[in-house]
Amino acid sequence: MRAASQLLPVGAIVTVSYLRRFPLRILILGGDGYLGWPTAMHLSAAGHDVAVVDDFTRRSMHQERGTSSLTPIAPLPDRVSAWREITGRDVEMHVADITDYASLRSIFEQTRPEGIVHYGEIPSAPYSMIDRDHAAYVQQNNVIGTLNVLWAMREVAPDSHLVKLGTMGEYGTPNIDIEEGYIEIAHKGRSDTMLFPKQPGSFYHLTKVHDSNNIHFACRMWGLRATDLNQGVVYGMHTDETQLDDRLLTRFDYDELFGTALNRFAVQAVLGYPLTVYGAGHQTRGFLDIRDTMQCIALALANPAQSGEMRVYNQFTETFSVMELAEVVKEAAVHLGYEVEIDHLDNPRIEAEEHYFNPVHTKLLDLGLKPHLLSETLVESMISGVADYADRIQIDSIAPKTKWR
Ligand code: USQ
Repeated sequence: MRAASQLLPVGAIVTVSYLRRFPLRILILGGDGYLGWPTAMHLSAAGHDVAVVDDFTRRSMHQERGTSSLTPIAPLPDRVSAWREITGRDVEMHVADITDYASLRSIFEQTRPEGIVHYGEIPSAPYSMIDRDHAAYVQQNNVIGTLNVLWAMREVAPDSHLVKLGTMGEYGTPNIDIEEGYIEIAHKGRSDTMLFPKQPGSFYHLTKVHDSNNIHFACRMWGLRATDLNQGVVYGMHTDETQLDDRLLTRFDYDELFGTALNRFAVQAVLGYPLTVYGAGHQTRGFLDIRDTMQCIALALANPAQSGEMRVYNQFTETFSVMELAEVVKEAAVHLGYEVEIDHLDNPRIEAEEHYFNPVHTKLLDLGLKPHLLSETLVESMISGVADYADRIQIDSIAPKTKWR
């Protein structure tokens, strides 16, 4: 843990170049989550007025499944108090379910946001594939929540800028280059620019496709402004702000439902559990460091979309196959003295294991994104970070039980 004084003295305002332009009133939906809480601190540290909304769905889903975050996370009120104590800055907290329109509209009226960062969705592909009820819950929660956001923008904050977390998984793995949201199509002698075709791989990923269509419609009809960030798989435990104090830690999931590939592999390496590569492991995805998510959100806010425009940015910094990730983790863990095996499990998902994957991702770089590349990130320090909480690992939550078939 770094001393707070090294990073953020009380009352300090961090002037990161990409955040320098202005202080905004920013509403973060899903502000208690893996990315939402670090984003709240990051934008608050930069001088913005930040309010967060959450109804603790993620914590409830973990309770339902008997799993929990590797890192011991403080309740949201304690996080907010600790942030105030350490930095002298307030993050306003609202406990509300955004699928309840009256509550959401009231929060919009109270906060009058200029920027809305929308993470307030259930993010797990496997959770959405458990059974009919879970699929319906994820679709209802995500699609209606976002629909409500669009209506609240229209009625209360029509000039605000929505920065919405989409996913690279909306595109699937087509056998052509993936553009940033739109594709020019020539057909029977005529041509047009259209939303890029989508072939998602789970009911969860489908919710983001539905959201994109709804956002696109609302921008066209009502002149709203939105940036749809099609994010890849995020890895990492810490941002500058989470390291200030244990009460500011963000969650770190490693279970079969909410853990993502690299984070899971780091936990498995520490536990001495064979790394769970699904199938051949040649599935390739876009990845990014959690610190780069912070940068991307801030860059999108600092460079808002035009009225009537839904911009789409592909938000990842590098592509890797799952097998490549497993090898990186194995090498780093062996260097630290762990014994690591890589296991190829029968793939619980239906997904292409051999496929073309070449997504364009230049727009955030053009805005000034400075990636933290995996080769420069000390995977060893990530593994050591996991080892700090090794006594909290629940071994029975690791094996994949949810199947697509
Ligand atoms: N995988 C393994 N072993 C594991 C876990 C995953 O081989 O133990 C494989 C999966 O089969 C898949 C790839 O790794 O091919 C990525 O899986 P993941 O669980 O890390 O990520 P995914 O389910 O795609 O979802 C995650 C986030 C989601 C986000 C998405 C971005 O949970 O919120 O939208 O990453 S993307 O993958 O680009 O669609």
